[in-house]
Amino acid sequence: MNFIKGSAHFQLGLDKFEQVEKLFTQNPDMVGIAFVGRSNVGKSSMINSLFGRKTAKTSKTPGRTREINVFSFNVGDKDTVDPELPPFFFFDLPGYGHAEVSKQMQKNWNILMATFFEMMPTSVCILNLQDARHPDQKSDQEFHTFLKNSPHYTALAFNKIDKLKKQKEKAALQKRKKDLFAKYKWVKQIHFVSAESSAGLPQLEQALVSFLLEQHQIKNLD
Ligand SMILES: Nc1nc2c(ncn2[C@@H]2O[C@H](COP(=O)(O)OP(=O)(O)O)[C@@H](O)[C@H]2O)c(=O)[nH]1
Ligand SMILES: [Mg+2]
Repeated sequence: MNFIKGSAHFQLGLDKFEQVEKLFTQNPDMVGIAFVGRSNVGKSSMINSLFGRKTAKTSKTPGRTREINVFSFNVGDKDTVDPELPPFFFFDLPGYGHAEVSKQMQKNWNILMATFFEMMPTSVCILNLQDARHPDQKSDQEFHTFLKNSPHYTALAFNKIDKLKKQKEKAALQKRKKDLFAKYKWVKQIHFVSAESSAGLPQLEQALVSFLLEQHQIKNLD
């Protein structure tokens, strides 16, 4: 099973915490993935590589950059949508760690994200993207103190591994993986990927699809 490329459709953008509350109150059974990371870490590129080239472009409407963008998508075999499976959802979250944003914008982000992670059903997992060359930055650490008490299934993906040319850099990252697992005990998986070269993406996609199918199955047993 895989993501059906080209099946992702933009549903809506949320920029007020009341909208987030409304979405999750009305749709407590959403199964999906929340993409979150520093701005510029490659969230849009990753989404395009996973779901089809033009997906994240839909969200490039000016003013949407500070919004939570909600997309639906399908899962199936090769290019065929599985009719037994309902649509799944992914959330392209506004990036954290902007040095240049105003205090007010930072405050809005905090309120929006706090509401999002508090209300988000546990059938949605969190995929935190970090830069493989600069992992565990201050803003990443801050995000993880925020995540620490979250009941959500969390995976970490280090993007831009194509930029690690030297063996030494790759070895250092592998070592870092062990340290990070120890430090961030709530992280269930760590992936090394490149949205640009697609390295590691098939494995990440399989892991995400497994999570979605498992959650779908749990819901249908209830
Ligand atoms: N070398 C390399 N560059 C990447 C990769 N992923 C994203 N980028 C570049 O990083 C920049 C920011 O990417 P974008 O997807 O807009 O980041 P976002 O702000 O997190 O959505 C762009 O110039 C991308 O081309 C990657 O895996 N490798
Ligand atoms: Mg983006």
